[in-house]
Amino acid sequence: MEKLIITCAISGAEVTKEDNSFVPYTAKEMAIEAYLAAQAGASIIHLHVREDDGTPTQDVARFQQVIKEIRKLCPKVIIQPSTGGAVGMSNDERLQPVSLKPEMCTLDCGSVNFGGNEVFINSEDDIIYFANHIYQNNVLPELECFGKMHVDQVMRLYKKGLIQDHLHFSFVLGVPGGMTGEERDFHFLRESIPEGATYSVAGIGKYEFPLAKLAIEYGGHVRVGLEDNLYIEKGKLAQGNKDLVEKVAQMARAFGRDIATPDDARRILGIKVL
Ligand code: KMH
Ligand code: ZN
Repeated sequence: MEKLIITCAISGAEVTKEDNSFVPYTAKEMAIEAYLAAQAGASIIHLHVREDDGTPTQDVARFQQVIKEIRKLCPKVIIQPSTGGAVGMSNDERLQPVSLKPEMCTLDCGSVNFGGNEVFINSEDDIIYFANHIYQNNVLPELECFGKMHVDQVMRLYKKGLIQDHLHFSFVLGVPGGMTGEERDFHFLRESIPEGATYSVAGIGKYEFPLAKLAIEYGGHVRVGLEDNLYIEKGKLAQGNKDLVEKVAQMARAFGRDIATPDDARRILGIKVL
């Protein structure tokens, strides 16, 4: 079986230090969390940035500063800025880090309720607008799908040439308002993508590790991190992102699956090795 790509979503935009004191805000905190996650086996860092007080921002200068700090400690890791940002941000605000031409970024492939009164809006026109910017900058999008209808949306745009190979899906499951992350959901989604496509699972909260186990066993890839889940086990907070990555790496080793290095991940995803 192909080596396992572990992505670590170190910070997100919704969780705070009040939820788990290891959620990084400053550039230095982000770099340390990324470094420890990479040491534990993460080859991709999914990156949201914050102001020092924790406020989410998509400011390009802040991304530049954080990426510079991460690069000092982890020169090889793939950095994947979010173009999702936080609910309510404008498209152009969200797209800012793409101008830095990272190797990857996210492309959110449909709208979804995000709990309470929050709606994360990604209309078809929005997705096309994002995709155009992303491809113009030679960035590989990770196709974030919060349910099966988002996979269908990707395939509609793929057939029109508006989303291009290589197709790498991320099934983000368990958002309050999105699709759940039960085993049947996992199989439904992985069987819905075309031959040659790759996928990663990002289980929110209680779904994180059960989905990771399934993806390890069925040849998928895995995202973990404080953005998605704060707990190493029920009722016990993770002592940083590295705990979550280490747990998945151990699961993979127990199953007999090797962990991808950043260059392995580039090969698997078709990213040119620099
Ligand atoms: N913070 C969410 C509203 C992404 O990174 O592309 C969107 C999100 C998805 O986290
Ligand atoms: Zn994100």
